[in-house]
Amino acid sequence: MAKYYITTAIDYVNGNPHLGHAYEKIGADVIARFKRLAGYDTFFLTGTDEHSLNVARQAEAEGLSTKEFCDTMAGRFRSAWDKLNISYDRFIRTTDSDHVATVQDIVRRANERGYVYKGTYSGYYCVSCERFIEEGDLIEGKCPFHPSREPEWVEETNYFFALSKFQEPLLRHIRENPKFILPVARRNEIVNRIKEGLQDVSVSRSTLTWGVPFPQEIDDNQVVYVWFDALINYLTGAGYTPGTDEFGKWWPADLHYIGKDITWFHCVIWPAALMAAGVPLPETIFGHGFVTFKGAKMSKSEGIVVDPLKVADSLGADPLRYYLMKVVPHGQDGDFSFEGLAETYNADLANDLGNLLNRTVSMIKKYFKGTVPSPSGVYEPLDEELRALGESVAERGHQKMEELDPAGALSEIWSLITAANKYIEDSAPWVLAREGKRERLATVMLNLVEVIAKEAVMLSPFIPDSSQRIWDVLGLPGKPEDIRWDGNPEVASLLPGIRVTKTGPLFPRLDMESSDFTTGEFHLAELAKEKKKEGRKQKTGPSAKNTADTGKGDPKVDNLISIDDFAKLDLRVAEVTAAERVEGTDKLVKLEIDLGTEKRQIVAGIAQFYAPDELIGKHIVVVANLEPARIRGVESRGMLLAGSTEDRKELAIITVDRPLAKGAKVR
Ligand code: ME8
Repeated sequence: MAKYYITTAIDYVNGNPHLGHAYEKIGADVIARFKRLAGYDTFFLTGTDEHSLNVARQAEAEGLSTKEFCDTMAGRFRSAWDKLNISYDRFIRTTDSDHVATVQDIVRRANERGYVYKGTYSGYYCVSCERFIEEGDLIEGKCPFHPSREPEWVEETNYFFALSKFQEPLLRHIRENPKFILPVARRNEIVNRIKEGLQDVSVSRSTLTWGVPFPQEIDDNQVVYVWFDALINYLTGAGYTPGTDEFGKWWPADLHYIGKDITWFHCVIWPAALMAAGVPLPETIFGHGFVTFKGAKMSKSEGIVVDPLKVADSLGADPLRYYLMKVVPHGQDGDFSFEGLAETYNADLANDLGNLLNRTVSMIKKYFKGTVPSPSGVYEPLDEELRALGESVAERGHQKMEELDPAGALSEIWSLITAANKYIEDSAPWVLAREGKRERLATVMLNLVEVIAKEAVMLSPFIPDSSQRIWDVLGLPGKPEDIRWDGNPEVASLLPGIRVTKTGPLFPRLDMESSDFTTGEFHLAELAKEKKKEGRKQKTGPSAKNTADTGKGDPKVDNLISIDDFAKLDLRVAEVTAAERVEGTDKLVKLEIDLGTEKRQIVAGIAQFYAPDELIGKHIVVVANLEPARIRGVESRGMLLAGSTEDRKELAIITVDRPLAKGAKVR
């Protein structure tokens, strides 16, 4: 089995995990989960970068020993990633003893090969980046990444790494390995900068004590520069045995998944250090874009931070995972907003995916008592089209994931969900049921279940918990992750005879009006309704998840419906263009209505209250998605809404009180 070793950047622990960190870990997790599905023996490394000056200063500010402070913070990062369902295989800390030994050994190896020498450094240092900055790179005297913080002037004797010797070998390696730096735009940036010339870099600090001690035989008064120390975590994680050429089961890394601000360290200093130490280079370094919030980079030092855990607390991890993967396009920046998250949640998860599952399961319950029937083997063009799309989406989605493009893969995956929803409309199972076409109905149900099961497999890297729920609702055995996604996920053989179960909605709708987008507090639609009833102030309510757990509905009112139930009704404004009595009846009127996009005939029991002519030109409200019916032999496709008293002595049609376009939705 081919192996796949994926790593993320390791985060500085001087502040809490923020949404930018979460985006990177989720992106790497989606890739790692995909690789497992695609049949690779996968190892996923993430962790914390603890030997920074920032961290030491923060610990001091909080009156803790640096190690104590790091223990607490590393625990926070780790539990954040657990909460977001990050399936890492090792959580590495740069204070781990095997890492300290590996760092010292790599410094030793580079030194033995003549690439480390003693010198004097004087120049600027940005504590937020933990990087030495050349004067020419300062913008108005400030670090380009951290304009709010003064760079510090540093003058000290320390050890240098002869980076300048690697200009040609690096350019050659990048040229010969087109996948070494991705996306291509990042590769071009790096190549241009290398061509400008490389300067030797400092790899130790003599004025600090917090760090990996330099190998004693070289100098016992220095610590390893934090970036040199940090990069080596990838080798420690692979299982490198110091003092040998055993680089570990997982080395070389297949993918370093990191942010675009640290590509120089990963694409230049790191490979040069590996070359100097005689260690093979990683396959690919992918520099992802930033998650911005109102257009600015999320950053502790710039004070713009969205807490991913708060979002996950109120909505669950999956919606956040899904939204971040969708909103940040391949290698580019993407802007996060609470409104965007809520809208995407309602449109994609609650509506498209949730309704597809819900409708399918309800129909199987209604028409087949919950057991998915055996296939008839006879397919109509509509079925063939859906099946062919299923196959091509699986292939194109797979391809996008191989290209490290989760957003692109999601858009493929969603095109199949959209098609399946349309397939329900086009195949009209309710008509098949009414006409007693059981075999055809069974085929339609099976095609739908097959699409949904396949979706659960392909979505499992993105929304693992929800995929498992879908799997369970369909009554499928095991886990969606048990199925291989190396071409077309094979789910068909699991389907005949499975028993579906009906549960609450997969993604209960959010109420946009009662959610507070300034604080990121989301409210379920059902909850908002209850709260309105109780006359409470909406903004002070608990978060959606907590309240969802406290139970639904007022126990005294047993006919409550959820907003999801209401959303199933397609209510539209229509103009009455013709009306006449249905012959042989004294109650029924046959109306021709115009819905803007189509004309239809409906039958209504209003003849005792309205003369046909009186109805023409009225803008009425109809249920547009009601199953067609024949009333006294006359076809009726929809129902008009009217109010009437209990004894039906009075009746009035619902109309709109000012002109509104035909076909306008009533909600
Ligand atoms: O750079 N959007 O740590 P770090 C997307 N310790 N990604 C973001 C982001 C945002 N708004 N903000 C930060 C370090 N990141 C070093 C790494 S690796 C050997 C050492 C990403 O805590 C950032 O690009 O500043 C980086 O990949 C990761 O979060 C950790 O950032």
